[in-house]
Amino acid sequence: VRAGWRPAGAARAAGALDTIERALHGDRRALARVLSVLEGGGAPAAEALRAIYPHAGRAQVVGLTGPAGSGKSTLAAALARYYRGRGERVAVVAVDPTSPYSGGALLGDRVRMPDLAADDGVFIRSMASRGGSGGLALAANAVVAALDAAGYQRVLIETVGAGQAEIAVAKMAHTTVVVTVPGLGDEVQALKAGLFEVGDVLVVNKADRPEADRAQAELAMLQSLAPAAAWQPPVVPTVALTGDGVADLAGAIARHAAYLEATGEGRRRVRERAEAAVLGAAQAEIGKRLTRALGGGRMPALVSGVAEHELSPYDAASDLLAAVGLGTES
Ligand SMILES: Nc1nc2c(ncn2[C@@H]2O[C@H](COP(=O)(O)OP(=O)(O)O)[C@@H](O)[C@H]2O)c(=O)[nH]1
Ligand SMILES: [Mg+2]
Repeated sequence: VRAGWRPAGAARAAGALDTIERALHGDRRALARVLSVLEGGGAPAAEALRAIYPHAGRAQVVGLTGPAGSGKSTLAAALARYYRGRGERVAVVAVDPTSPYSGGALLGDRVRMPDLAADDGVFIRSMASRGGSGGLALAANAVVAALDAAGYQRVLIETVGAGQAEIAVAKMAHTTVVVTVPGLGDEVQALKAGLFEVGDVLVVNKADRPEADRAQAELAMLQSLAPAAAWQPPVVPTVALTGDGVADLAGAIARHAAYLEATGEGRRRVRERAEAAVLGAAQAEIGKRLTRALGGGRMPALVSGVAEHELSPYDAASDLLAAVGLGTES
């Protein structure tokens, strides 16, 4: 290849498709590259996802969310071990900068998982939570689709349950597990954060702690106050460090999957997720175009017009939308 030679667009695209092909057939390095392309967004991500999407839709996606330090990473590793023990291929996606899982270690922690890091049936990926809530959810959706298409039957997504972004990611899962710990009022905090609304299974981790029974009773009590529903989220005590209760958690997840299947609720959620993904992608595109239009210097004149009451905000917005090819409706 001559210096300075660059492949034409078509050849570049063919190269990308070849990488995707290899990723779908189990090449881990190719998969890692594809995930980076998807995370990068823009046209390359859109092209890659077009090739990947028809191959996805088979994996069971389980979200793990809850306060920092509640043991989500440890629990994800324990669940991954459990599923591996049953011969399944498992992917773990950490949407939490404090859980990089790099080199098989949970950073800043003594817990290591060299067994998982060395296991070809496990794929671990960290995602930086940048790009705002919409961007993150879109990128995470794409990453999950790629892992699914690459044949990982279980995809575990860890998010630190704080903002809208994390809740948006949690909603991508078929089953969302909310992880709390005894003491420190974490149960109440999680409740405040609206996490319980997304929880299909409630875990009281660190059940080795003395206050665990009380925490579990409190959760059960809070639950009893909730309106009766077709699915009552079970409360499962676990000790992620030792693996105690992890089989029960897997059982609860399986029961929830069966419930989703039997009631049609799963189908409804798939459609809801699809709708959110379409709207999210459209909004991201509009946002990009608006930013470009603003960069073109249109905004100051509109702002002045509105500030001086020469122009209504609606008309200014119409003008801006027209500039990005979205003419007025009225
Ligand atoms: N005692 C006890 N400690 C745990 C348990 N699970 C996790 N930990 C510890 O809790 C800390 C936070 O765990 P981590 O998985 O990083 O939490 P995350 O921030 O929710 O991902 C670490 O020091 C873990 O070793 C458990 O079941 N019992
Ligand atoms: Mg973590």
